[in-house]
Order: sequence, then structure tokens, then C-alpha cells
Amino acid sequence: MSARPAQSTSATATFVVVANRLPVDRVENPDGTADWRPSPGGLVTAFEPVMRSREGAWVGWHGAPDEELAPFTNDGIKLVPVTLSSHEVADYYEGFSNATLWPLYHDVIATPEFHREWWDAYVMVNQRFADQTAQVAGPGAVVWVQDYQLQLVPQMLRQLRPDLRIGFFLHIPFPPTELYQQLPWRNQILEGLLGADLVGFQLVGGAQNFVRLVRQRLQLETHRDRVRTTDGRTVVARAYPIAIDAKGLHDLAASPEAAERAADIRRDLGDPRLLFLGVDRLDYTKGLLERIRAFGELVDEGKIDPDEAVLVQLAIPSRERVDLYRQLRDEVDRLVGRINGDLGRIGRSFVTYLHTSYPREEMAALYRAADIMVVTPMRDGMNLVAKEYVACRQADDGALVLSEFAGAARELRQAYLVNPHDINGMKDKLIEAMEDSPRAKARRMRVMRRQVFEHDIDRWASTFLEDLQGVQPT
Ligand code: ADQ
Repeated sequence: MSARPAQSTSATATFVVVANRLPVDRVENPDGTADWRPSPGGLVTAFEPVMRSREGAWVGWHGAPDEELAPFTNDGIKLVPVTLSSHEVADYYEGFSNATLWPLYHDVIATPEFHREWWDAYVMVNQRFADQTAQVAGPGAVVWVQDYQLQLVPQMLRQLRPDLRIGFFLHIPFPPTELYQQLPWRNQILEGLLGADLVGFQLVGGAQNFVRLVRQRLQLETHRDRVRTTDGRTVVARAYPIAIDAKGLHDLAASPEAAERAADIRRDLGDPRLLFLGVDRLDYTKGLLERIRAFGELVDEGKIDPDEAVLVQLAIPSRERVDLYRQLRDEVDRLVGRINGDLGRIGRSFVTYLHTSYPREEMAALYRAADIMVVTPMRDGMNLVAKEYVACRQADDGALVLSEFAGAARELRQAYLVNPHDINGMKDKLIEAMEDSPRAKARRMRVMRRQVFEHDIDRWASTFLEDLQGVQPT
């Protein structure tokens, strides 16, 4: 690796978040000027208190290819844009991140593609993120690197700045060792992650897979959740199940406006006795087709009466330049069209399918309005939607149907747990959730609400950061 200036004069930040995207989206004003608006998502909420109490900075891509932007401050947070060329967006982001790592880490539900030029772009872009972080981080700063797009950054950064305290968190599952071994660059990624002092995973299983791989593939000495590196450092690998701003969301859903909006939503849907809700990014890991198919069959078989029940499915399109995502969108469109064509009446569809991204207030009202939330991913690191639904309950009512393969199932054990590969089993659970008594539902919901409120996003971030401070590097 070439030598670079270790630190520039602007290196003042004492806490730096490094993520593929900056936490803002650009919005064009009617007069042609542009503003930055916070992008939806919980991470900013999690980091905001630390960002404000320390001198914080966020390093990430701003979303426009081929555009160079100087660092700027938005809403009190210093943002450091990383430039990506359109080639790099295609090879590092859409390619290696989303068509190699994403399917590989999600149980190869789709077949991962391995291309050497994608890997080269991944290395180059990770190096750029590391270089820019090294420029803004002050002496001894804490740096928290996020997610699968940046797994080489911890090691690259450590080489540039051994004085930093480096944490890494993986938001998606870390795969079983047998699947991980398919990756031609398996050792490089393990070494990349080992540049951190603390490597965080959603689940204990992910942390264990990582430690086992490090022992087997790199022949490093390990003891429980600790790894001893060749340069004599200790790296800790541990689970930190991500959480949500439960109180904030609950309070939004509790407002009179949300109550009114929830009632309006139900009225607009024809005042159904039962409102099922699905909320997902349009992604093949989320089990959308399986879920909609299960509903279609239940209606066909007369077990759900389309005069009494509706399914609202929100699905924000994502990664639309990746082939598989375009195909999935077409398939879901076709399936919803067929079900509504077969079952619908004039002025009434069984499935209301929406591609819109809604503000938090509207999401809170929808969650509040829903009788049964259906979350059925084939594999999911955590799944925040499940926790958001629970947080929006105003009493111990409602029901959550949740896939066993979502990380959230480890904490929300009282949900109606389903295996989304088993369509009949899923149908049985949906019926159970519909027919259970309010008392039986309340028993489940009470425990889940307690769990979601006691383990909120502040606790998640502060536990990770305390542990990061506590790791004795040597
Ligand atoms: P995602 O795969 O994006 O996250 P998820 O955890 O469900 O999945 O988060 C989706 C978020 O988008 C939720 O906060 C939800 O409210 C929001 N959202 C969905 N549809 C929306 C709509 N139409 N309008 C507005 N908001 C909408 C990755 C991993 C997950 C992990 C998270 C966090 O794949 O497993 O839980 O990171 O670590």
C-alpha cells in the first residue's frame, strides 16, 4: 500500500461514521437551487446524540455519480462526500456489493456473481473511503464503519492511522461458513474486517461464523469472541441486534393526527374487518411473492373473505439497475394484477399495492391502522419493520406474523413465527393470527412491546460504543 499523508490539518473530528451513503438526499427547489433533506432511516437517529456531543463527521457517497463535492455541514453534522464515478457505481455498488455480497450473505437465495473487475472496483472505492476518513478523523478518534459495502475499510484505515479506535457493524447476516467459502476473495475480506477493534453482527450466530472462519482460514488464535491478530492485537466479534427509536415512533402513532389518519386509511379501504399490512423494500430476500401467493390461495379457498379483509402492501423499489430487482418488480406486479383480477370487484381490490415512500408520520398511522402485520423475509439481518409495528401499538392489540429467518425473530419470539418456504405452514399461521382471541394476542403483544421499548436504538449505539472503548487492543 502506498504511503499517504497520515493526517491533514482539518482532522478534528473525534467521532466519525463511515457508511456507503451520507444520511441526506438532495432535493431540487422550484427555483433551481438544491437542499439536503435527511434521508429516511434510523441510523442518523442513533448517531445524532453522539455526533452532537462530540465533534462528529459522517463520510459517505452523496448519491450522484461523477460529482465532486466539498465537505459541508447540514443540520449541525459535518458531511464528507466521497466521489464515485458511474463505472464505480456499476462495479463497486451495483456489482460487487449488490450482486455478489448481498445474495451470498443472504443464503444464496439468488446466485451471487463473481467478477474480478467488480472486486477491483470494491478495493479501490474502499481505499478511497479509508483515505478520506483518515483525513477527517482527529488524533485517537473513534471511527464506526457501517456494513457490507465497506468491509475492507477497517484494515485500510488502520494502516493509515493506527491511533484510531475502529468499530465495524454488519447490518446484514454474516453467512454460514460453507457459503462464505465460495467467495474468491474470502481471506481478504476477513483480513479487512480484522482491522477493527470491535466487529459487530446482528446475531450471535453471525459473530460465531466469523470467528470460526478466521480460525480456519487465517489460522489465527481465537478464544470465544476474541481473535488474536498476527500483529498482536485483540479483535472482539460480538452481536448487537439493531433496534429502533421505539418511543419516538410510538409517540408519533399516539398523536390525534395519527389516530385520525389511521381511521381515514381504514375508511378509504372500505372499512374492512381485517387489515393486513406488508412493508418492504422491493427485494427478493423479503419473501414478497411467497406472501402474496399465500394470501391469494387463502382467498381462493374461501378462508379469507375479500369482502371483509384487505392486504396493503408497500414496496419501495430499490436497486432498479440490477437485473434481478427489475425482474422481481415485474413478477410482483403480475401476481398482484392476477389476484386482483381474479378476486376483485368493481371499486374494490383485495391487494392494494403501493410503490411510494412515505414520511414517518404516515408510516406510524399505517402501522397503527393494521390488524395483522406480515413480515416474511427468506433471510433478513434484523428487519426493522417488525419492530416498528410493535412500537406503534397503543394497546396490547394487533398481531405480528414474522419469518423465522429474520434476525428480529430472536427477540420477538411471541410473534406468529413462519417458515416462508412452507406456503401451507404460512397459511395456517395467518389463519391462527386471524382467529386467535384478543386475550391470546394481547399475551403475545405485551411481551414484544416490552422487548422493543427496553432495547431501543440509543441503547444499541451506546452499548456498541462502550464496548468499543473497552476493548484492550493488546
Ligand atoms: P433493509 O433491508 O432496508 O435494512 P428493514 O430493516 O426492514 O430493511 O428497514 C426498512 C426501513 O425502510 C424501515 O425503517 C421501514 O419503515 C422503511 N420503509 C419501508 N418501506 C417504506 C415506505 N414505503 N415508506 C417509507 N419508509 C419505508 C438493512 C437490513 C435489515 C436491517 C437494517 C438495519 O437488510 O435486516 O434490519 O438494515 O440494520
